[in-house]
Amino acid sequence: MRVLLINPRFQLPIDTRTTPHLGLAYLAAVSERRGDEVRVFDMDVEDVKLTEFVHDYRPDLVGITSNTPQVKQGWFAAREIKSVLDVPIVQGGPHVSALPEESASRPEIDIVARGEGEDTWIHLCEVVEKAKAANPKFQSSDLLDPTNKLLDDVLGITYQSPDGKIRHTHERPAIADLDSLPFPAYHYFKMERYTSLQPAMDAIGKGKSFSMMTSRGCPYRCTFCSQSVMAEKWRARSPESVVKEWAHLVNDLGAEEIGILDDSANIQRARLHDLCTRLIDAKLNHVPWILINGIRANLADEDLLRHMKQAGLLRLAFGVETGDEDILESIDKRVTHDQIRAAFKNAKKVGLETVGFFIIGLPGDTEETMEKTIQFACELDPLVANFSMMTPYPGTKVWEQVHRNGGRMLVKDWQDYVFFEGKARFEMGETTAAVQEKKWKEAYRRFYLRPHRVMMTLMRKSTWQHFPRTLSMALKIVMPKKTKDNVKALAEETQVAC
Ligand code: B12
Ligand code: SF4
Repeated sequence: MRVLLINPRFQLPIDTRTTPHLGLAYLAAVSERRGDEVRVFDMDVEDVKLTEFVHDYRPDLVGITSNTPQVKQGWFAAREIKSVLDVPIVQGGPHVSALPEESASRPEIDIVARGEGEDTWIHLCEVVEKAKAANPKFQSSDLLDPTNKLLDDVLGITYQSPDGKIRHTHERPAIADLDSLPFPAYHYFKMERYTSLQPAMDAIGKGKSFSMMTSRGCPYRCTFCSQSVMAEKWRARSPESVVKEWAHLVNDLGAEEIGILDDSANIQRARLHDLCTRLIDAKLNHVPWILINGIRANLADEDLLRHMKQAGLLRLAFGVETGDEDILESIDKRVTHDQIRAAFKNAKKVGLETVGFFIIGLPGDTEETMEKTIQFACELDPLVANFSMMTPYPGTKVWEQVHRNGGRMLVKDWQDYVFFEGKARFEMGETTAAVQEKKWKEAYRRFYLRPHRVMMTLMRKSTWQHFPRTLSMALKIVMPKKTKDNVKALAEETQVAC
């Protein structure tokens, strides 16, 4: 079987990063293990036209990934494919997992895969392969006809049958043994076209930065986080498997930076200690690694932080979110400001670079509470402070709150569901757009323009080492519109509506 996996185009206006899609790398790996011929088409880095590619490759099954800002580009890609070939198209990823009916009811999408995708994808490959072998005149529509009973046993999917009915199969249980998965298949990606994970800060040549997941899921349920659309159960790979992949990335693929993408890497401290010991023993600790997502501040004691530093950790992030005690409680973060203070203090003490994630405009936020967030950011003083505009994603509790409690969404287009721009995405009560936008601007200005921060930026090697990139990033923050408008214009041109 020939399978094609697509990452639809969507580069953020202020983002200079382009990183290979780990979810697709896993799907490619399981397909390869099944014996399929695989191609990955990442529209952010490809220079050939999708239609030409599909015309030449003639896949038997296509998979498209989509987060919320990408979903329309996903539909557009599907329509382009259908214009040259009748092939079943499956759409997966966080957005369609939250709103499966929306995509399943589009004519260009045949099947929506909900949640974790490897087993569902493999099952669909098997179904299509068998159906094609049994019927040389197979058409995609045959799959969706309930009388053929082809999809009945495929767990975790949603599709629209020819009678117009949306059909959901039962949930697929989360993969219990993550060690059973093959390593992500990076060899299907044009690695030389990707940047490092944090290009404005790190001196990594193209193709030398890799991502890894050592655990999946998160037992917490913060109200703003889209993690809630995925499996709740936290599952970890064994330290043996992680170190084996780590060694493969470093020794075989030449990794010069590893980004750990776990949602909550430090749920089990003993496991991380074990991993660190093994990295040191295997002499893999010379390659810097970064905890890209916030780890839990309540589970980050000094011992663990020191051990991770010894094992090569360069930088880590904590999700602080707000400086207001009541709002912190209302978002179910289950951490206290004192725990956060201690985590930053200890991380700095052992020599780690720190990143703080803050949110402006959480439900209930007022000018006064947002002010507390800015002050708390200045007090913690991480190397990088990231202020996001609260963006209610479908499937989250904040999304429900806004829709049920008389809030008003200010964005109508999925492409605008991004949170690094200073535009308010919703308003509710005292959390007005005007105050969110004012405080967001103030947050960046007040955090980064303090005299010691200006000095620090000027003295950092990376500021000068990557000056063109740093400048381009700064310009994109000041003038973010251009890239965004290009992407929007493309979607409007092709009239993909949401
Ligand atoms: C790394 C990361 C990034 C990276 C790189 C993205 C990339 N190229 O992969 C960067 C930093 C660029 C990024 C940016 C953004 N991100 Co991000 N990101 C992540 C993160 C932490 C890990 C992604 C990952 O690798 N997961 C591991 C793999 C294995 O999972 P996966 O990709 O979801 O794929 C699995 C399933 O979804 C499914 N699946 C996915 N696609 C398909 C396709 C088919 C056919 C099938 C069958 C199955 C399937 O199967 C896969 C294997 O199990 C996730 C959180 C998370 N835990 O996933 C957030 C997450 C995906 N990001 C999120 C968001 C909001 C964003 C931004 C919009 C933020 C912003 N700045 O405004 C941008 C959008 C950027 C863009 N250009 O589209 C949200 C998405 C919510 C939503 N409703 O879409 C998440 C879930 C975070 C969260 N908890 O809220 N992100
Ligand atoms: S913000 Fe972090 S801790 Fe909270 S639910 Fe999301 S991944 Fe889990």
